Amino acid sequence: MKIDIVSVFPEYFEVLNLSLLGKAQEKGLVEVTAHNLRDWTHDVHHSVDDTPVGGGAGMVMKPEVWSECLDELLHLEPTTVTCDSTADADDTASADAAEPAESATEIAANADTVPATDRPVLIFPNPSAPLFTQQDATELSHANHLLFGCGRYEGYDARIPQYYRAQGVDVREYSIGDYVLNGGEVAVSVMLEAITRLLPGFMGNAASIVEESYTGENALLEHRQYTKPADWRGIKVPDVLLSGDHAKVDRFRRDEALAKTNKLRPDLIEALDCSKLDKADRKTLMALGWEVSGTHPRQR
Ligand code: 6GU
Repeated sequence: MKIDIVSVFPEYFEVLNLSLLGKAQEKGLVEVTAHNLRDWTHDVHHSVDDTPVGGGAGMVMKPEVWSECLDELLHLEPTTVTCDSTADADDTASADAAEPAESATEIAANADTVPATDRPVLIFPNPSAPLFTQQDATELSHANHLLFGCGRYEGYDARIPQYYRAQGVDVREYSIGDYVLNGGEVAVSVMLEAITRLLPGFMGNAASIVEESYTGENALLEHRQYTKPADWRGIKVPDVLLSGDHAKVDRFRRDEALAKTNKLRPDLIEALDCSKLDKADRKTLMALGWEVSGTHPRQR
């Protein structure tokens, strides 16, 4: 996987040479290059932003600098497009009219069988975009080339994603949560870590990916974990975990995951597919106040 990142603070991404992602780069699994957007400026001040048209506070990143940079990294020739700039104020979604992608659920279900795609994906972190999820990470882990464009200041000119979408590029905009950051750099590191750890060969233990929260079609928060000693400062590990009865241990953990998810993230319970729940799951959910006879659980 080739990963290009464009930012006015490329040094920020030096951290990516550390730890597991650094090892993955050494192994040749990923090749990460951080570029300085100012390298594509021509003025003495290397300016990348300008005042917002229509007024308002802050500065907006200029389209011309970004396009010189992105054309080069995407091997595209500059051109003119006919676009209706009044249409689609919410076209920030990952949906792609030109070539509808396989649904995210399908992709998640076939995570190991989905072929790599040669089409580059251009990703802009944006606090006003849809939330980045595990499904997006899974989907993006199958791309051969990702290009992240980090915005700073009040954002970037809206015509940039619009133009590249019109060029047939798979353009996505994502937020990583409901809070405000100073720029896209932190968000890009978050997305990169979520994506690259899914690459085959990246993690030592592939099974640990399957068991984690937010993965698989029936995503639940993970049960609690313990290690030895069985009694530490007066707090005991639950007996059943020491029983050696694997079926009982699995059931205990599953029930705990259901109870914890019910308490902290009932939205994830509502998203479960009832046909994928076993008898014991249903019994636990019913005891927690859920109706499980329909397609998805419903609060009683
Ligand atoms: Cl992607 N960017 C910025 N600047 N702030 C954010 C964000 C992204 N996601 C949440 N907050």
